[in-house]
Amino acid sequence: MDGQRLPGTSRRERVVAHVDMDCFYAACERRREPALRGEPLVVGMGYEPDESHGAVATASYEAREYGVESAMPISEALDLLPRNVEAAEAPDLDISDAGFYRPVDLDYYESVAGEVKTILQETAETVREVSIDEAYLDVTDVVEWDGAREWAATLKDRIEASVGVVASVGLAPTMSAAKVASDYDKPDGLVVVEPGEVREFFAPLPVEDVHGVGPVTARELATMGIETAGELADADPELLADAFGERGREIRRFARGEDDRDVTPKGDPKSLSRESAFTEATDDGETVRRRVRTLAEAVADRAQRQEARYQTIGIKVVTPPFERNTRARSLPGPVEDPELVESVALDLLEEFAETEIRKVGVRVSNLDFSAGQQASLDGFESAGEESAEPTDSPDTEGQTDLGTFDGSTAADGATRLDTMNGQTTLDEFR
Ligand code: TTP
Ligand code: MG
Repeated sequence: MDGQRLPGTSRRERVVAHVDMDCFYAACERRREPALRGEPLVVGMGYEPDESHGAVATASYEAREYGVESAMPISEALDLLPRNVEAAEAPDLDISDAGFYRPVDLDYYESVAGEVKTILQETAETVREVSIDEAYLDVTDVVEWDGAREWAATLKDRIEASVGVVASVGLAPTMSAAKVASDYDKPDGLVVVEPGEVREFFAPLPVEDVHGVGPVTARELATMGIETAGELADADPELLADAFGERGREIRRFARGEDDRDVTPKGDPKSLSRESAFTEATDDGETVRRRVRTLAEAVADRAQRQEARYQTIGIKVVTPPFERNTRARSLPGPVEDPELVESVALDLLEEFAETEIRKVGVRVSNLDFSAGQQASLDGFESAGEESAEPTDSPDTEGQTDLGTFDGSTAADGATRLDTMNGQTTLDEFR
């Protein structure tokens, strides 16, 4: 990775899954009309006799064999694959080369998607939903590379058995590689790209498969003689910067398998966190405390740059094999106080003094962004500082080799929440 690593932290080792349903709208239609299974099926608008225009939303893989694809004008689809009911009546059409057409029923597809998302939320600690039928999952804490294939197979089985639609799943150490992996062997795909294999996996793929490369960029790259991800990975960064600006360097990094984006849930951050795994689980208190100090500093720094004050400070402690423990303490009001983040985090860690630990995290939550707005109205304290909004774009400031447990869905349910005024309550750690 290009980014610097914080001293005392191990190399980031994330396991990211990308889940994308196969021919999703068609799969939904088949769920409620099983006779459509195995048939060429087109879902779209505007194919009824009195309608002249419309587009294909999706086509089943059987219909794709006739050349029908998403976004194609429906008239073209009908030329390639006549409607089954019409072929039955027309002497010049062969019914075995005809297909079924269904209109789009988004409400129904959203309800099916909701069932899938519920399973994903139960499966992974962090889920980022990116469209009706796809999501990224950070599963670093629930799976090791050794068991990655089996884990994905179980997830696929569970989705198919309980929802009745098929997912393709890709697992990789980065979001962009996981996405390409889920698409690599569709339908019913399951592709695992282990750390160290990412660049090799990307190399033969067309540049369009690289995150951030659209058709226009791909055409321009082609004029420079760059057609595969491997060629992009090896290209002169200066040349790319001349042609595309900073984005040129960025797509080159993606082509090299370097992608430090965190899987974060959509929307405003509810918390900011950093976490880090030990190469081997340790019960050496000083080693753990040192790591927690580093993480506390990184989190406080991040909060400061996002102009976020925080009212709750927490830690996560993962013990072998994957047991997550979270502890948090709430303050009487929001603060911006790096030393307090460190001291509270270390204090909470005391409870785990003799424990063998494989991973630790520090989190601030109950965020308050109003002071930041105030500060920028009042003066120039924040001038020149980059905004660090969590977005889909590469998080350059986050290029420490530290993971995150932002917005986790608290797989372990409840967390003990100490409050400064002595009250102890149970609360979800979000
Ligand atoms: P995709 O995941 O792109 O496509 P898909 O699920 O149909 O097929 P696969 O993933 O197996 O390649 O999109 C998800 C749904 O979004 C798709 O079922 C229909 C809808 N969609 C459109 O309405 N218009 C489009 O142009 C595309 C690409 C998708
Ligand atoms: Mg899909």
